[in-house]
Amino acid sequence: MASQKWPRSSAFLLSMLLLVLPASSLIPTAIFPRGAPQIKTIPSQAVTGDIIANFQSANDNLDGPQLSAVNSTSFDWWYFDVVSPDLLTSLTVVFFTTLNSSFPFVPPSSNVDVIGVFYSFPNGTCDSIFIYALEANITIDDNGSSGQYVGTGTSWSGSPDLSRYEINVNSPEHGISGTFTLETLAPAHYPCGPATAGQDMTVAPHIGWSNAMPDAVGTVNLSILGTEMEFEGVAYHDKNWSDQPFQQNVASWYWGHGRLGAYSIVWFDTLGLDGTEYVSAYASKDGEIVFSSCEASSLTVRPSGGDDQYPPSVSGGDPTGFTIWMDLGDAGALDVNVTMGTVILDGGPSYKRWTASMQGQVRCGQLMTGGMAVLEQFKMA
Ligand SMILES: *[C@@H]1O[C@H](CO)[C@@H](O)[C@H](O)[C@H]1NC(C)=O
Ligand SMILES: *[C@@H]1O[C@H](CO)[C@@H](O)[C@H](O)[C@H]1NC(C)=O
Ligand SMILES: *[C@@H]1O[C@H](CO)[C@@H](O)[C@H](O)[C@H]1NC(C)=O
Ligand SMILES: *[C@@H]1O[C@H](CO)[C@@H](O)[C@H](O)[C@H]1NC(C)=O
Ligand SMILES: *[C@@H]1O[C@H](CO)[C@@H](O)[C@H](O)[C@H]1NC(C)=O
Ligand SMILES: *[C@@H]1O[C@H](CO)[C@@H](O)[C@H](O)[C@H]1NC(C)=O
Ligand SMILES: *[C@@H]1O[C@H](CO)[C@@H](O)[C@H](O)[C@H]1NC(C)=O
Ligand SMILES: *[C@H]1O[C@H](CO)[C@@H](O)[C@H](O)[C@H]1NC(C)=O
Repeated sequence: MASQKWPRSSAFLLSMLLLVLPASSLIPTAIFPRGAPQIKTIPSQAVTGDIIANFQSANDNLDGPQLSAVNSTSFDWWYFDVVSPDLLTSLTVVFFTTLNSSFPFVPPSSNVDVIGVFYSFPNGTCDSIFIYALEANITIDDNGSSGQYVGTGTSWSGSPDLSRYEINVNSPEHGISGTFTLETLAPAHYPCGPATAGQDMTVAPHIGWSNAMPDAVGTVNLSILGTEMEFEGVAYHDKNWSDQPFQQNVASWYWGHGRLGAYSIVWFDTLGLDGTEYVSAYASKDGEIVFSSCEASSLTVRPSGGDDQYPPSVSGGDPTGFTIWMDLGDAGALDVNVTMGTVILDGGPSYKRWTASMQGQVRCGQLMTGGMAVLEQFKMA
């Protein structure tokens, strides 16, 4: 992989250099501006025994695999979504490495390498397609990653600086082909702050999260079961991982992202099975982070309208909206009213994903309207 990037002559010169230089001056950083891309293969079968999860950020690998391997009680996946400005059309692509024993929302299978494509059309039709791979080869290049799900015709490819991602789908046997590209609008972050080395990457106990693209311009050109899906919208990319089953750590969970006025926002408010509330708040404006924190006081997300019981119960109904209060530090605080648009993934009483509109206000500022969001709710208890 790395050698492809080097013209043969410079590789030759380099090897001559290595012969004459003392060991201490090997690998000068001017010649290797960053580490060569690394490839990790995730076989289709879960490993047996203990795996190791990394929850500490480094100088690279923000969007790379974070598990030493995938066993039947762990998960690692890459998530991409986009919604049209009228909130009627949406696409979510998730490259999973997990079994349903660690994430009960994937179909039962002994294959951990599965891609989920979830789509919704303006007439209200929403559905999903799952595609299983022979193995997954993930390439890490600086902070970006690329993933080839071998045998599916489907892959993602990210730039090392996280500015651009592209998903290519070519799976005629599943009736789907085309592209989905994301061009970033907002700097990456971790649960508790901007993307710097040495941070705790857990958003809740045993749940790792890195958000490579909190907001992006998404461009879709797909053909799905004979229907063209072509639009530009509000897009997003992140990844999650854990060394324990999801249902072991989550009682309920509100997550969403969107664009409101000049702000790109991401919220995360979850209740652990231990009754503790964990949050993560993020806002950026004009390509700069305004606020990014996991302090308990930085965010409150509560259901509003419909069944607005909090904590929510899996036996109850669903809300029709949410109210969000987000600290913006020196910039004040942001109040947002979220109103659900359409259901884009219905996983039964425990899980739903929606598009939504937003309006809101930064303390004493103008009311901002016309916000666009994608959000989800898990109710596991
Ligand atoms: C998977 O690895 C985790 C972390 O080491 C461990 O706690 C768990 O028991 C392992 N699962 C299985 C089924 O071996
Ligand atoms: C996973 O799927 C199997 C087979 O359908 C099912 O028996 C099991 O209950 C599922 N596990 C979870 C955690 O949902
Ligand atoms: C809605 O649109 C999709 C995509 O064009 C199509 O497959 C489906 O049949 C339509 N459903 C209805 C009820 O018209
Ligand atoms: C994936 O990685 C494996 C192991 O490194 C390699 O043998 C295989 O050729 C790779 N597959 C593709 C399609 O690149
Ligand atoms: C990659 O991300 C890390 C944070 O994990 C950050 O410290 C580093 O500066 C980033 N690298 C580049 C080239 O942006
Ligand atoms: C969308 O994809 C089709 C089929 O590959 C291609 O003919 C068309 O030019 C693409 N449209 C755009 C806007 O890129
Ligand atoms: C949110 O909705 C409530 C109730 O309708 C309203 O009182 C409040 O002004 C709204 N806030 C914003 C920021 O839109
Ligand atoms: C991971 O993040 C995506 C998007 O933020 C979200 O849809 C998903 O529920 C999260 N899951 C876990 C287990 O962290």
